[in-house]
Amino acid sequence: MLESIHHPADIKQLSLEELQSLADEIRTFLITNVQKTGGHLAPNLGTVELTLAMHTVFDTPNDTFVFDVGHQTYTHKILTGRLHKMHTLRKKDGLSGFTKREESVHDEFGAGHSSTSISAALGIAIANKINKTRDKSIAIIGDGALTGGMSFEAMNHAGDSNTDLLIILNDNDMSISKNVGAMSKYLTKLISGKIYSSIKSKSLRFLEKIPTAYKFAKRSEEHLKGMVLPSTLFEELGIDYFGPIDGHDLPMLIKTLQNLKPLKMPRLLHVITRKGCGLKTAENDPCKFHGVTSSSENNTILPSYSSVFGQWLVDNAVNDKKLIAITPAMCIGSGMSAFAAQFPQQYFDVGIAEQHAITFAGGLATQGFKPVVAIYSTFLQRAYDQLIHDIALQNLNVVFAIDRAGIVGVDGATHAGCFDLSFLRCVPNLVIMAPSNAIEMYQMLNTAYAFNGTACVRYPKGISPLKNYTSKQTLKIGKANIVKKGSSVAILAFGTTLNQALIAARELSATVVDMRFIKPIDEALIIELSNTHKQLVSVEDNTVVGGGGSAISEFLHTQNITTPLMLLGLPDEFSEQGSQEELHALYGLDADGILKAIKL
Ligand SMILES: Cc1ncc(C[n+]2csc(CCOP(=O)(O)OP(=O)(O)O)c2C)c(N)n1
Repeated sequence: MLESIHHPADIKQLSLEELQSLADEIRTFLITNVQKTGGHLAPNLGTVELTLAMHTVFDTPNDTFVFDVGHQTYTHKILTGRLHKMHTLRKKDGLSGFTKREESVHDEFGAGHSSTSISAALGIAIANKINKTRDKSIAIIGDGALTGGMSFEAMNHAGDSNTDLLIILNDNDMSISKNVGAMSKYLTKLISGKIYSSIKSKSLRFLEKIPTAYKFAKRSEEHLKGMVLPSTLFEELGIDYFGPIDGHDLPMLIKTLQNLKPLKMPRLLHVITRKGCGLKTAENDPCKFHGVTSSSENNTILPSYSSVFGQWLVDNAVNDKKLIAITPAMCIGSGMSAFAAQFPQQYFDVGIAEQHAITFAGGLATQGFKPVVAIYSTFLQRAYDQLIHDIALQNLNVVFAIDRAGIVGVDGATHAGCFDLSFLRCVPNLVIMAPSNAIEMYQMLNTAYAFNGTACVRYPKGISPLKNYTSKQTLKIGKANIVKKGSSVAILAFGTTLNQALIAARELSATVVDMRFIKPIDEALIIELSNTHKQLVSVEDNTVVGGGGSAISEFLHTQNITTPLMLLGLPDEFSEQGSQEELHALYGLDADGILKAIKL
């Protein structure tokens, strides 16, 4: 049946039985396909019936679906004419692993970062109202994404907006790891507690009568609820609450969505799904199967930068109870699992709440604690003001361990860490470091932790060529390291670009420098090298706009030094998706590219 679906209209002709077997087919397809491509397996297995029901009831692209994060949209992609491209998922020039406007008219709003769906869907809903269309705007948001502050900001607005907006809450009790926080506990109470049983039976009866007796039913429900029950948090915010319903019961989903469709107010349908549904191993370990790598992706015993960070945390927490490590919902990805298990008192997963994570760290720092915020470069973008206003401006003792910096790869532009050097470098008080290998990374973390103020260590996704990295050593702040001496060109490499620069330098008479510090930059060395070499070349896996090379350029200018400087780095465009190797080659940051650029 899958082959005969080219457009969502094609599923509207199907009987319930046919839809049910289509769901089974999609599930089987997803399991086989994602094994080859890698991707978000468990979230997608959990949303097959929900997505089928949505496309059965609504008419995209006139009606619009805004999927939060967009990582659970594989069924949506399949139903909207992208089946035959699914083998290209997350590959270079292939389908995105998230929603992307340029990919399909059915992807009304692009995503990758979490907690944006209600805001965007509300914008669309209000535009619909102004344009007097009858189109429906639907946000689909997970319970994990609901922990993000933007969701609450959006509900605060939506509940007071008298707008035709449907929010579908896809509640599987999981973020990537187990979902955290009071809201998560509240949702569990809604499902299992007293509130649930009373409201459920009423809601279902209520839904039967929609829309004819809607107004009357609503009034009597409110009355009843006010008398005997606390109403839900959503209703207190002005958003009508329906459910919870079983997110794998296709007939129930379709019927409920049909009933909710004609309503015109802000409303939320609480749907309970099982992450990994239909694949026992994924159901049993939804964390592991949240995102899986393709069979062709590298498995190696060398340490990843994330695991070096995790090891550093464990080593330092043993004797330092003031060390507090904070993650905004990225425990596993940030390499913190062992730390979290061994030092639960010193570990905080705050949910998908980057802004809060940072300001929370600031509060701790004022009380003499030494917070380490582990955060992906791309997600740090969301908490920029917190970093400036709450931390750097007050010169607080906070370490930022910035993971997934530079080219990240298959997740594409939304997850690339291409901007951090630029947006950090202009902030006063910060010390910014980028290691070229695991040993240096460990030393930089020591340095950042010992530093009296705010310090950042930014490191890439991937493995380090060096093992045996633990040491007590710290680095001299602002001092670069000359790794190879030559006479003609001086290559000033930031972070792990050093390794490719060194390979390129085999064919040149080049001095190669591991810059180590982006801020403060090693000014004395730059002067010396510009006096002794014909050309300077900076290399970085950050946009050249405002990055490390730009720092060198600015400094040369202030010194009236005219030694030519070539800036190698990422271009002023959003990065493509592909493997890290493909993208390094594409942007000329592999040894070949560096050599070619210098020889030109
Ligand atoms: C701002 C931001 N922080 C972190 C992430 C990483 N991330 C991707 S999916 C996810 C969990 C989402 O949980 P939920 O919304 O419940 O969806 P589920 O995968 O459980 O279906 C996280 C933390 C992100 N995409 N965006």
